[in-house]
Amino acid sequence: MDSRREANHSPDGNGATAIASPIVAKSTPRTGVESFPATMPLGQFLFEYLYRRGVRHSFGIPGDFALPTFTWLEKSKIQSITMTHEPAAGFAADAYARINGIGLVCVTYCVGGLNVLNAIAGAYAEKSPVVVVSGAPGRKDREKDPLLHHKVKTFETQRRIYDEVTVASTVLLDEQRAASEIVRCVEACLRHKRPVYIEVPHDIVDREIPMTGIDPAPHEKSDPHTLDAALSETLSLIRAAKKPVILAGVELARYRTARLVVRMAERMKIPIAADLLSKSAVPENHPLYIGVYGGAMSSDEHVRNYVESADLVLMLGTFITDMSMGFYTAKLDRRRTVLATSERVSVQYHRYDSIQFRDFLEALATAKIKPKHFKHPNPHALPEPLKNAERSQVLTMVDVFRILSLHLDERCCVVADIGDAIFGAVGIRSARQAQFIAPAYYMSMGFAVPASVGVAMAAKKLRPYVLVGDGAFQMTGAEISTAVRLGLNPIIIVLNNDGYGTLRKVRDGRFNVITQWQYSKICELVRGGDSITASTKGEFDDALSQAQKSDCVHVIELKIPRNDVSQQLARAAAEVRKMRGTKNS
Ligand SMILES: Cc1ncc(C[n+]2csc(CCOP(=O)(O)OP(=O)(O)O)c2C)c(N)n1
Ligand SMILES: [Mg+2]
Repeated sequence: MDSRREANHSPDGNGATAIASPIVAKSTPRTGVESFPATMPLGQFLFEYLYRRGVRHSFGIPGDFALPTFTWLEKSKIQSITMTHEPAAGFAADAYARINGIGLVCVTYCVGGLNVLNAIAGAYAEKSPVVVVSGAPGRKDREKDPLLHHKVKTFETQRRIYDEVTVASTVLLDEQRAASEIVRCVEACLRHKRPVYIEVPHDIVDREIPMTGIDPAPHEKSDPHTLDAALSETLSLIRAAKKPVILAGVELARYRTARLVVRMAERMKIPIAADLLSKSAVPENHPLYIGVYGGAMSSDEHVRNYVESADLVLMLGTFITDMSMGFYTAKLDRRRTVLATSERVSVQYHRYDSIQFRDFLEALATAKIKPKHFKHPNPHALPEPLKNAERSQVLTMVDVFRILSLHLDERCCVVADIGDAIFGAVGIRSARQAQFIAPAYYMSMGFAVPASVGVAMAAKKLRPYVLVGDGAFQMTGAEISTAVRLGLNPIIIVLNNDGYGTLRKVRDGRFNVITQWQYSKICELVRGGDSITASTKGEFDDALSQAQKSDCVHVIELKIPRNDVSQQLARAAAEVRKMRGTKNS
């Protein structure tokens, strides 16, 4: 995994050295700062710059050190959304960033900043470009190093912790350098598709700052000879291949390059598979799409067999993780793979440096190559329609994903939480292209309900369909309250299997027991939305139809038999038990 960080411009990392050279050289990306007045209040510049770079919504919770910053946020064109808890604000900003291309979370010092840290760690791990703005003690407050509320160890503690989960960070202690530090961090976020941290002491945010020293990093370019060499080696492998496959990775979504890969697949007639993290990055209703690959956790045996018997696997933008490789059950041989990501290009055993990911994909998409007709293994593994005779049968996990698939179309975005919600979601396949978002690598519980708020704010046309276990719902389900306040319409499907079902399959104990809630009562508590409980296939089907007819929050509690799990979870749990030497429970 890449650990590149943007270098701080100043030796102490606090922006202490002034660099006074006015703006943008020819070969550098234009950030638009030329059009700002010569000086501006810091808070105004911060949010105006974020707005110009694509931020329209912010998720967070204020605090006394952050109130002046929140006042500027409220005066800006960015809509500020107060959430129930900072972790939820982080998950919402992460999901928002995945769809919108950049997200923003605003919090107060340490109690807020450290609360949101886990969500930002997830955004780092899964490459989601989130800007964290944290209010902080003022410059004056820090002078004699007093014990101030919210301080942990030193005034630098929060920033140092954030250095582990961001690609750039700054504490705005110097007016002269503030504008350039803001630009540096925001541009790093957009370039690396990873979080950045901007700490704003409360007594600087109203100060006028000059627009000097802004020096955006130049565009990185591919070395043309290296690019040619990598391309020709890849093309010769494609020409020789009898059964190639593209494993489309999550970076295609992050770098907005999926259409290049689809164009390449169409020209060369190569089938495409995805993994759990990249599910829906390429349209799942495309005729060349074959399903989700993940070793033993693949969506079906056809996909698994096809990918594992392929003589060339083109991994484009793919994260190779234990999860996406089905807990090491994947059988992919390096001798027959090409791996191209934003961090490196490797063709078989050769590694090519200094190639930009997009340049490589563009070169592949436009390369001269005669299309062959590779036999397509499993063109449309669509779900079986629900038969009348089945409607009164008990709902099982396999049916949950099948029935849901029958209701999805291009206006839907499925948001899956950890637990069987995410394992089983491998099997979702609809005739019309629905979106899919899940923390399928970092795997933090509590993601989905708050993420649905981020999805809805980022794309008004998408209706979130949340899949969340009872355990994960107990962590952040209260965020439904924000959806109700904002008039959003997510459909929240609570998979109630009476506790931590995933862990029960690996190792059971009293630690997997949670309190049984009456999940449908949540609407009374937050004073909005409709709820329903279902335990048969027909009831779930009807509940979805009913929810689709209305435009408010819907909570559907599904009573799932305690020991029932999806096939993917059963296989994954068996692998983990094998790896860890645990006996079946
Ligand atoms: C924040 C966090 N805490 C703990 C875990 C470990 N964990 C993984 S699955 C799981 C149980 C999930 O239970 P539930 O949401 O009910 O889903 P189920 O497994 O029953 O489908 C736990 C505790 C985690 N992934 N994330
Ligand atoms: Mg559960």
